[in-house]
Amino acid sequence: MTLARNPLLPGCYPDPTICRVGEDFYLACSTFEYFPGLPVFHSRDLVSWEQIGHVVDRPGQLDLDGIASSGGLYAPTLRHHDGVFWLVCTLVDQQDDARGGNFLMTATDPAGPWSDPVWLDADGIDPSIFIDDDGRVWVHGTRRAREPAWHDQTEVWVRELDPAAKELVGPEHVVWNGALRDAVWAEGPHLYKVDGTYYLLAAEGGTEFHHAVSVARADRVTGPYVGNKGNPILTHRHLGHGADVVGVGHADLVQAADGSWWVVLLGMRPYGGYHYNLGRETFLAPVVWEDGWPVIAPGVGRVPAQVDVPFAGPVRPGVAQRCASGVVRPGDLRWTSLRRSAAEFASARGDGWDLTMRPTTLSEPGTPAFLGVRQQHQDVDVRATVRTAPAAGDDVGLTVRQSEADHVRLFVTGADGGTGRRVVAVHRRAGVETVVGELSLPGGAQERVTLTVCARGQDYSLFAGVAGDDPSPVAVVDGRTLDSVATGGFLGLWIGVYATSNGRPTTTVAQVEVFEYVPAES
Ligand code: 6LW
Repeated sequence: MTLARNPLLPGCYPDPTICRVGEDFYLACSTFEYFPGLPVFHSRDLVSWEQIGHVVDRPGQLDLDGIASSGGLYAPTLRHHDGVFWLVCTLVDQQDDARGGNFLMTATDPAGPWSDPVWLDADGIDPSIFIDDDGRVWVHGTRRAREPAWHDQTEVWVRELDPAAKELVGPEHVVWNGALRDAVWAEGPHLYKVDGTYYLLAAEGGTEFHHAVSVARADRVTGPYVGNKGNPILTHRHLGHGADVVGVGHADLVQAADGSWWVVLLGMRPYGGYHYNLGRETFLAPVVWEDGWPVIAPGVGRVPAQVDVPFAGPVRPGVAQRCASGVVRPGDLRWTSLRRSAAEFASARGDGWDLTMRPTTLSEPGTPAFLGVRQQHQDVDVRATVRTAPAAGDDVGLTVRQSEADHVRLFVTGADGGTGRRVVAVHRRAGVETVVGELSLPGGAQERVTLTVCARGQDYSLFAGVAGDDPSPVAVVDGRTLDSVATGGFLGLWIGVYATSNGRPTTTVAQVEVFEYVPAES
C-alpha cells in the first residue's frame, strides 16, 4: 500500500490542473502576481511530486507590471496531445479589465521553454481545453452571465479552437450555470470524454467556505448538459467551519495508466480559528464511476487525509514537496519574486543572495528587491542572516507577505544620524503601518545580523540579534490578521527577504548570507 498524504502540495498552490502522458503526471497551479508563474510539477505515482519548472519564467513573456496583489495569473488548465503540452490561463488586472485576458501557451517539454502567449478572443476566467477523439479542440471557460438571474451567476461557454491558427472559431455555446439554484460562481470548468459521453466538471459556490464540485454530461460536446442528480458530488460545506479541511473545489480529473481515476482539487486547512494562512492547497482524492457518473472519495464523501494509490511504487525519498527543509539556496524553484524576474536585482552568492537595493517598497504593486517562498507549514522557523551597512532609511529584512496592503516586516535599518543600527518590526494592516517592536543593535556597521520569524500556530514571533548571539525578541504578530479571510484576496502567505531604500536613490547592495526554512517537528 502506498499512501499519498494530503495536501499533495502544502502551501499556496491553488486551482490545480493535471494531465497524464504515459506513466507521467504533470500538474500546474495559479500564482497571481508572483514570478516565475505557473509552477509545473511531475510525478510518476501521484504520491511524490517534484517541481520541474514554471510556464511563465522569462522576461518579456508576460507582463505582470503593476498588477495588484491577487491579480495576475488565475486558474490554468494543462493538457497534452500529440507530443504538445497545451496550457490556457487568464491574466487578470483588477484595476484594468482591458488588460490581459485568456491566453494559450504550448511546449513540447513541460519543464519549458513554453511559448509566448497567444491571446484568445474570450473574456471571463478559468479557461480550459479539451481535445476530442476526432482531433477537434474545444476551449471553454466561465464569465459573469450575460443576463444574470441572480447575483454572481456565471455561465460556462464552449467554443472550437482552430489548432493551427490558435484562434477560436465557429459559434459559442453557453452550456452551464451551475447545478443548484442560485449557484454562484460556476467556474473552473473542465470537459472530458468517457466511454463516448462528454462530461463537464465545474466548481460552484465560490472559492471559499461554500465551494463545491458539480458534474453534468451530454451526448455532444456542445451540450445540452444534464446535471447529476447527486450534485454537488463533493463539498465540505456541510462539515461546518470547524472541519480540518474546508472550501474544497476547483477539481480536475485524471485517469492513471492502470485505468484508475483520480481528482486533484484545492482546499484550505484552517487553524487558530477560521483562518487559513497557508492558502488554498492542492489535494488528491480517488474517483470511481457508478451509473455513468464520477463518485469522488467513494464511501467517504470528503477529501481523505491519506489516499491509497495502489499503482504507486515506494515513495522516492527526498522528492516529495513536503520534505523541503533547511537552507533554501539560489536555484531552488520555490524562490519567487514579484511581477518581474529577480535577475534584475539579485545575484547568487554562495548559499545566499546579493540584493541590489531598490527604491521600490513592499507596499506598492511593483517589483521590490524581494525573494520569498510559500509558507507551507503551520509551525515553521524562517531565519535569514544579512550583512549590510544600511544608511538611515535603507531597510533589509524578512517579510511575512499577504499583499502590498497586508504584511509584516522585520528589518535592519540605519539609525537616524548615527552610525548605529536598529531592528524594527512593522505590521502593515489594510495599508496602515504600526511599529510593533524595535531593538538597537550593538557592534559595527558590517556586523552580520540574524532575523527570525518563528510561526507557531497564529503567533508569528519575530527575533533579531547579531549573528551567533542568542536572538532577542522583537515582537509577536497575530497571524489571524494576515490570511485571506482577514484581508480578502486569493493568496496564502509568503515569507522572504527584501531590501529597500524607501523611495530614495540607492546603490546599496545588501548581502543575504543564508535563508533557512525549517518546519517545526509536529
Ligand atoms: C479562480 C477561480 C477560483 O480563477 O479562484 O478556485 C480564482 N476558484 O476558479 C482564483 O484562484
